[in-house]
Amino acid sequence: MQQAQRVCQQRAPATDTAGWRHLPGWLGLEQQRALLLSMRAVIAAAPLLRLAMPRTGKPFSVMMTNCGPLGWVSDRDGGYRYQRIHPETGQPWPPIPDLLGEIWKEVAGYRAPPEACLVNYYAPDTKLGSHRDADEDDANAPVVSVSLGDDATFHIAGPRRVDPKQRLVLKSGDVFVLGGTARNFYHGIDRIHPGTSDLLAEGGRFCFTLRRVTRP
Ligand code: MD3
Ligand code: FE
Repeated sequence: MQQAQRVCQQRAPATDTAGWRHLPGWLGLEQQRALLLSMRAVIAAAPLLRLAMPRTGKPFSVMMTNCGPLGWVSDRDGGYRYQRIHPETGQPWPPIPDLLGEIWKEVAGYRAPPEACLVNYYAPDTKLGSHRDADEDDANAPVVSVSLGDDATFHIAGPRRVDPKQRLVLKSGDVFVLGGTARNFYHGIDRIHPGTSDLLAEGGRFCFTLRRVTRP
């Protein structure tokens, strides 16, 4: 069978509120499996890390690694930052898989390619507290995220932590595009819903977030 030109197999109606768009089911099962295989290779070269928070050194419950020329890291003394090297292997991060680059081209509407892809792995009992993404110099570029594995309850609030939260469920194959004013909104993952997907043998959820870090 001929390979489809576009990554997306469907044209899902996009909800657009304050600059965010949820694209449910953007990836079909075959593409999810292909993306998982490329991410297994990324993790083999750049193992998942338990990064520590600035100052307190408290570890994140979410495991992280990166691909692309730049990777997001954090530790007690250095704080949040982007760097070119995996902190344990000392090697450059592996390249961003082509499929993710294609998704960026389809949905980001941005003139330059992504520089960083943060890989988050959520075991079934983990969450990501409400935070803002503010470590990128290029705040005009959107963030594009792709989910694989178990469902997750995601929340997005406003520019202040106390702003009312909207909640939605991110499922395997969903793409979420974050731009405009929502780019500096508080957001996080409340919980993973174990057993809702059998894509990952180990259970849990991967989220890949594509970002532009420097101004092109
Ligand atoms: C809303 N990741 O890596 S992805 C993160 O599911 C992060 O792993 C979550 O928050 C996850 O920083 C959410 C969707 C997302 C990404 C960036 C955002 C939502 C966002 C930036 C601003 C507001
Ligand atoms: Fe975030």
